[in-house]
Amino acid sequence: MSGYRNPVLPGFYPDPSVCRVGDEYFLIASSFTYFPGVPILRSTNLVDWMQIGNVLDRQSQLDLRRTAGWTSLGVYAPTLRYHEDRFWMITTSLTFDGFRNFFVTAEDPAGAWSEPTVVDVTGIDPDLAWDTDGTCWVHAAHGQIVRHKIDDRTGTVLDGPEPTWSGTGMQYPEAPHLFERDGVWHLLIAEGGTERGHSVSIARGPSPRGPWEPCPHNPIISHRSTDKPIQNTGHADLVEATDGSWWMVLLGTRPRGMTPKYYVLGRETFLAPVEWVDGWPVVGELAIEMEREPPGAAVQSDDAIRDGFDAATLHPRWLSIRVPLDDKVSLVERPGWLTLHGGPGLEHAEPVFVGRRQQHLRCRVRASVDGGDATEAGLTLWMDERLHYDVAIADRRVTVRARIGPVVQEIAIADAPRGEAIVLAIHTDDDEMGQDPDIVTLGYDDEHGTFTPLASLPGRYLSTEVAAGFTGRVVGMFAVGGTAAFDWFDYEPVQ
Ligand code: 6LW
Repeated sequence: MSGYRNPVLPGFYPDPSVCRVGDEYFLIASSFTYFPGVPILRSTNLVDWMQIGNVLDRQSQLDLRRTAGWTSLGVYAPTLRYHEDRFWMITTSLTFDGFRNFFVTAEDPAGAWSEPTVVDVTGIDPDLAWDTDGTCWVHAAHGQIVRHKIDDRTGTVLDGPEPTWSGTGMQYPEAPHLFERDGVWHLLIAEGGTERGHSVSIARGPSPRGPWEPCPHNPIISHRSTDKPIQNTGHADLVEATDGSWWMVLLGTRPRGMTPKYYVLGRETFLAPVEWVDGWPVVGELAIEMEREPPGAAVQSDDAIRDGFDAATLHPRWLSIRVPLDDKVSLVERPGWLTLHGGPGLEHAEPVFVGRRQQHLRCRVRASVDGGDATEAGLTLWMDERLHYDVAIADRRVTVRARIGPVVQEIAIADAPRGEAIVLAIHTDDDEMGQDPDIVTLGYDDEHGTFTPLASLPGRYLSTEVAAGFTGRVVGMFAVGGTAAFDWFDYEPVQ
């Protein structure tokens, strides 16, 4: 065994929560206003992750319609646990109508998950833990960390909110996880805020109510004020591997470009080794190239470059914005193609958009599109509805357009090559000047299959720093008006 590479889950997979069942690990992440919500992934070595489903995959579980205009509402920081032969996922959904905490359960983590049980606790980032006598504890973040006792059959809050240990005094204590190890209770939290000052701290005590003794070397991890390529390290969860070794999953970012730098893939999931010394967790050095590997056999990823849309259902990695697109998307109408019944336009809160996370700093995205009678159909590199770069086919012409806040600009236009379907492409590359996090080139393939770039645009405008909030880039297919169809979609990392 020769180590592994971080991030173990690249792209917009923030706030990871992990649990082990036998020799398998399961991990979930926040999904905000993308639908379906809460991706769930499986691994046998904590390094190779395969998405097996989405926990919230129907509107009766997750209704995001009242989030229009703000991508960073929706599903925040979930917790995944296994208890009494069932998986449990608890999270917060924020809309303009307020926030709602709820849990769902499943015997099979790939689904189907139950309908939500509402848990009327105060705060975000809810955590679920059970005492040895079966008492169910929910911790949450509400300016401080608060503890509740709940009935896990009904969700009824029996006790709380009760303030508990809230870290070393940094801003935004959040992301609590309560767990027991060798008869000692631990409260793991994040503090400092999810920006560059982000950190993880821990305390221990004889019971879930404390009294708490803070770890003398808190924060147990932070990359604040360092020049490390991984920044914003925080929001962690811990897991004991099959050989008794301990590991931390946590979020981090990879900012690039000129100071103050920009990260474009969102907050990603990293893995760090943990040693217990004198009853405290000591987190090993977190780097891109890691020397020690967790136990378990490596798994070949199922991430093929091409999705040919030949399967009966879409792979769980595909996302829409806020609402399921069931009646607007079809794999059977034109077999082997993804048909999109165009919506009202990308400025709309619920556009007809089918996308996936951009997971690599450098990548090549291509799709073969038959614009049909759609007003417009194409590819978009998407930070949110106010920030995206599009390459689309309309009236037999290929157009590149940028939307940066209130400014919408057509950048280039060219006659489309002949043929029923046209290959549109988006490339992301390093900025050789070092100013931008990356350079985004949009174009199409000519009749000989040669990439014809139409415009190269600075990547910084499609960064979390510019967008504000909690999400990262997604790259998607879209259609406006009429009907368009996509024969295939390629996503190729450039190493
Ligand atoms: C989440 C909080 C955080 O609720 O960011 O980094 C917030 N940590 O715990 C949104 O992901």
